[in-house]
Amino acid sequence: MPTLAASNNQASKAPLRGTCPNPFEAVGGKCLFVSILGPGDWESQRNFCEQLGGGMAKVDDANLLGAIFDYVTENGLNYQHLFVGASDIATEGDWRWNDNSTVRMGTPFWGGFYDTPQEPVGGVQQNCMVLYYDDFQFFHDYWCSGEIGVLCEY
Ligand SMILES: [Ca+2]
Repeated sequence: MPTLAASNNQASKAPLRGTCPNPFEAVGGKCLFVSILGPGDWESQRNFCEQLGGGMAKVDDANLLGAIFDYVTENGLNYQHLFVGASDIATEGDWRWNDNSTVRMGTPFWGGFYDTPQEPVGGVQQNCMVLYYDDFQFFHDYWCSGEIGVLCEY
């Protein structure tokens, strides 16, 4: 049964990798922090993560995505989309992580709904990546100006 949101909850089945600096927690081999209390657009959330000494999360491993799903579900944090550090702002359709590495398209990362093609489907309107809360945290493109939460990593 999921516990209610608690920013300092240590619940995670992922093995600890050293000690994560507050407020980050060990999830899936990374130090991550979910912020949903101060929704902001993609750029402001990017700045927020950097002010914590980290950056927006790079989710380039399917087991990491699974661990994040477990973490947000178990901690009751799965009610708001979370920006992560990827976009196709520079070139439409060319998805890059913030370190400019290429984002893997398709399965097992990108989500979708029964009546639409697999994400991303937002074209030039949606250029920033989110973990979509009501699609099991799978990747969706989203409006960069959207006011939502963020997943930071240290
Ligand atoms: Ca786009």
